[in-house]
Amino acid sequence: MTRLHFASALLPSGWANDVQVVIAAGAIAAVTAGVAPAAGDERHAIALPGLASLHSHAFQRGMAGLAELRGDSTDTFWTWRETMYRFALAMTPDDVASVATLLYVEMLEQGFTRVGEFHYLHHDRDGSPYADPAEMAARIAEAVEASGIALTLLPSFYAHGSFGGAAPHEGQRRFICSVDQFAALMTASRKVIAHLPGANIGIAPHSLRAVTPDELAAIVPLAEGGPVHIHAAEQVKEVEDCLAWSGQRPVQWLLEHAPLDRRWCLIHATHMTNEEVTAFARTGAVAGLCPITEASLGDGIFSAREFVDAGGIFGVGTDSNVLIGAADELRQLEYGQRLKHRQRNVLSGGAGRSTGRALFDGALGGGARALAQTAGGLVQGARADIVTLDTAHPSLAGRAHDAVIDGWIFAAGGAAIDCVWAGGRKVVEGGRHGLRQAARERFNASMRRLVA
Ligand code: NGQ
Ligand code: ZN
Repeated sequence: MTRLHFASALLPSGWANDVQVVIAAGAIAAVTAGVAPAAGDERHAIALPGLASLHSHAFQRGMAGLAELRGDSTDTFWTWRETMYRFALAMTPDDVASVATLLYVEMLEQGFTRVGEFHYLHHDRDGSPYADPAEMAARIAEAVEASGIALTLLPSFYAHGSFGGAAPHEGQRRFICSVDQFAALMTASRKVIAHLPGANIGIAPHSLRAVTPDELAAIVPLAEGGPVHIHAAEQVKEVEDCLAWSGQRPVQWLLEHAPLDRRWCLIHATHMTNEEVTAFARTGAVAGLCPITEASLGDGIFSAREFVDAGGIFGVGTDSNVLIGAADELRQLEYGQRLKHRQRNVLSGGAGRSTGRALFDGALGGGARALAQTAGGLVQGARADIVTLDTAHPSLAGRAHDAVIDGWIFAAGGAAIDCVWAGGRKVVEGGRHGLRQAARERFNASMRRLVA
């Protein structure tokens, strides 16, 4: 049993002062506000619940910063994707474990305590399945276990190179499954995560480019009630190709043909009409926004103001993992809106409201929904995923409550994070994960081989 005491903590009901949190068996056993610290309480100034990175392709952390060299043609999402495929083709299971371990260590250091791993690097380098279809998922699980982050594993079904069931490209060979192979992969993946504390599983039809309507209908039941994530409408060309194939735009197609509800998460949904924005918001499905990756890849800017005004639920993900930071994703989300609308505090939700707090609350709730967490936040019964901030950081000094969140998101960034508990285990102290050094060394060894 661990007892923590916070001068202030963000609870589901709002900020509370003098909060004692009792942790037992990895979960929050009790939260009591308005109590003086007791002997034996570990004392901290400010506590927040950990956030989810609801969308990650772990292996891509290995190529962070390696796709910033301009090519011969105009560089776009599609040319980046070719570079990414080449990188994916080179990685061994051991590389995936070392890259994912460092990634999850970094996520924890930055305030992410759960990851939605949208996992599609399934097969061996020549495209043939491993003896164990969940070989690669097991490497993700290994990294999860070492780092302490909570996992929502989203095995991805990927079968085609474009809309209408087009044959996949050679560069996609490690991702490709038949429906039967995918069913076997799901069974094996469930075994892989069974022993991981706090882990759960859903499915991820990759995109309407990679999955036909019949396949989508066949695989959704394999989620067995778990979350369903799909990439949608990230690029203009994708919208155009979808229109050419079906006469409908990707989000419009999903609204009409897929049973969108709170179990679903549409990743990106960058390009939507106003009608799509409103109808999507009404379904209760989550918009899985990845603001840094969307900026990095030149995707465009999500209609966040209109979506939130229509009651839409969003969460954030680190996606390509080019840069890891909860504060950074939330800041980029708001800054995209500022640049688009030429206003400030666009997503604050009203006069006198803190933008940082609105972004934080949005991502906390949306992340929990998208990753099927019933109890989110600092509440009895929830997994003990807690982040403390360093009030000695110059951008936090002298501030309280929402102003601290604004200082973290808009000024200090990850440097303001002090300690992180994941499933009740204190994994980060003084901003550093206990495994940081070892994880870096192992990652660097993989990189020296892969990048050479
Ligand atoms: C992915 N990434 O699955 O890693 C994709 C690229 C694709 C983003 N969409 C592959 N950001 O969409 O075809
Ligand atoms: Zn993605």
